[in-house]
Amino acid sequence: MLHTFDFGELRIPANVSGAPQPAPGGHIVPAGPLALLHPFGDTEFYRHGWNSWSPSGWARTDGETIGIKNSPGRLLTADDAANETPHAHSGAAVGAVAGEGGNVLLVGALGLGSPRVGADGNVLWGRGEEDAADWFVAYGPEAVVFADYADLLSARLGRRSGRAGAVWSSWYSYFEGIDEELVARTVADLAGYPFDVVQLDDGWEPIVGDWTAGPDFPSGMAATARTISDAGFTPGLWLAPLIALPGSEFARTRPDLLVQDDHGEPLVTGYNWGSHYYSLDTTRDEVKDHLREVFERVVGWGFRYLKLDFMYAGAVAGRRSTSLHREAVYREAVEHIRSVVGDSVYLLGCGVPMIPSVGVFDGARVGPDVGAFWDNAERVGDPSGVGARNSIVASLNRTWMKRLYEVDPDAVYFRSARNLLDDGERQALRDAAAILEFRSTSDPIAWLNAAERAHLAEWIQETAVIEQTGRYAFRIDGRAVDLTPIVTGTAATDAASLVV
Ligand code: 9PG
Repeated sequence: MLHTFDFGELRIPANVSGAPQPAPGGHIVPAGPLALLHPFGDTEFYRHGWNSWSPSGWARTDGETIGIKNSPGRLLTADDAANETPHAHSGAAVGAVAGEGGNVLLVGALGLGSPRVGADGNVLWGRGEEDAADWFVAYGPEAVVFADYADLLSARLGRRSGRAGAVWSSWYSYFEGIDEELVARTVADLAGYPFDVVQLDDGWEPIVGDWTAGPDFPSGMAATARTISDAGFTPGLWLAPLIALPGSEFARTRPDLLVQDDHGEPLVTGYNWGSHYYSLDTTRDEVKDHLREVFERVVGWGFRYLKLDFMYAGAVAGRRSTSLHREAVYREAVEHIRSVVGDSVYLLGCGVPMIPSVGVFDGARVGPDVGAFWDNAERVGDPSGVGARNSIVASLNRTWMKRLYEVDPDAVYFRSARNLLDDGERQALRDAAAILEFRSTSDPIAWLNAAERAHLAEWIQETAVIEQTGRYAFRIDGRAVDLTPIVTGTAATDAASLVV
C-alpha cells in the first residue's frame, strides 16, 4: 500500500506492506517489503554487516560499495554470501541514508528472517528472505534514531546484563601455540593484575569439531580451569561449537548430522585453518543432545566465560531437517546453549550474526580480528581483513550496538615487543576500546617492559566517561579524541604503514 511518512517538515512517500503505527521516535511498519522515496539524491548510506566480521560503515550512494570483494571463500566466512550485492549498496537488517543537518532516515528490522536494507540516490528499501520482522522507520539526529532502533530491538529480543570486566585472552600473543605449562606460567605472571577473566583461545582442543582436551593439555581442561580460578580469575574458554573440520571425529563419524548441500553431501560453510569446514544441523535432536553434552562438559570443567566463535555457520543457507528459516534455526540453537549453561555464564559471541544474537549473548565482537600491525598487507582493500585499522573502523561504526549487548572491538596492546604498531596506533586501539567500553588484551606480562606493565595495571581498573561529539569524535574523560582520519583513511599514520 502507498503511505506518506510525516516527519515534520519532511514527508516521505513509500510503498509498505501494512499500515504503519507510531512508535517512540518513529514508526513501526508490518513485515514485508518496503521502499521509501527519499529526497536526498546521492548521499551517504549506512551499511551494516551481517556477522561480527562483516564490514559496516558509511559510503556514498554514488561511490564504491562497502563489502568483501572478489573472494567467494572470504565472503562465505565473513558476510552473508546469499544476500551480498557487490555492485549495489545494501546491508543486513538496518540501513540509513544521510539527510540534512546531521539527520538520517533509517530503516531497521525488528527481528529475524535475513532482513536486508539497501539504498541508492532515490530509494531506501527493506526486504527479507522471510517476511518475519516488522520494520522501524525513523528520521532524526543520527545518534538518536540508531538508539531508538536499538531500544526497540532489545525490547523484542532482550538485553542481557552480564559484564565481562577486564579480559586476558591467549589469542593475540600465543595463537594456537598454547599448552598447560605455558598457561600456568602466564597465569602466575598475571598475579597482582586484577583481570576478571583469563580466557584460553583456540589451540586447546585436538581439532575444531571435537571439544575435548587436546594433547597439549594432558592433565585435562578442569586442571587448567583450576589453575586460572586458583589465581583469582574467572576461567574462560573459546569454542566453535557449530562447526566441524573434515578431519574431526564428529564430521568423520556423523556426516549425517551436518548441514547438507543440494546433492546430500555436507555443505562447505566457510574456510579457516587452511581448510573448509562444515556446520552442524542444529535442528536435529542428536545435535541438540551433542551440544548439551559439550556445554555441560565445558561448564563442568569450571569455565564460566565462553567465547563462542564461527557462530554464523549455524545460520547459513543450506539443507537442514526442518524448513525453519536459517536465522530462526540459529536463534533456537543459541537459546538451547544458553539454557544448558544457565544465566550466570558469560557468553561472548564471535563471528555471530549480529541481530539474531541479541538477548542471548552477553557480548559480541563487532569487527574483524585485530593484529599487531596497522593495515592488512595480504588483502589490501578488504575491510574484513585482520589488522588494527580494520578493527577500529568496524568497531566505531557499531558503537550504537552497545544498547544491545557489550560490544567487543577486540584486544588492545601494551607491548612494544613483537609488535609493528607504533605508540600512536596502539593508543588509537585503546581509545576505540575505551569508547566501546570493553577491555581485553593478550599481552603476557613477560613481554612487557616496566613502563608498559605500569600502563597495563592502570588500564585494568580504569573506567572512562565517554561523550560523543561527532560520528567518530569523542571525549574520553574530557580528552578530545577524533578518530575520523583513521576511518576515512586520511590518517598520517596510514600512508606510513601501508604495505603492498
Ligand atoms: C581462533 C580465532 C580467534 C579470533 C576469532 C577467529 O573471516 N575469517 O575468515 C576469520 C577467520 C578467523 C578469525 C576471524 C575471522 O578468527 O575472531 O579472535 O578466536 O578465530 O581461531
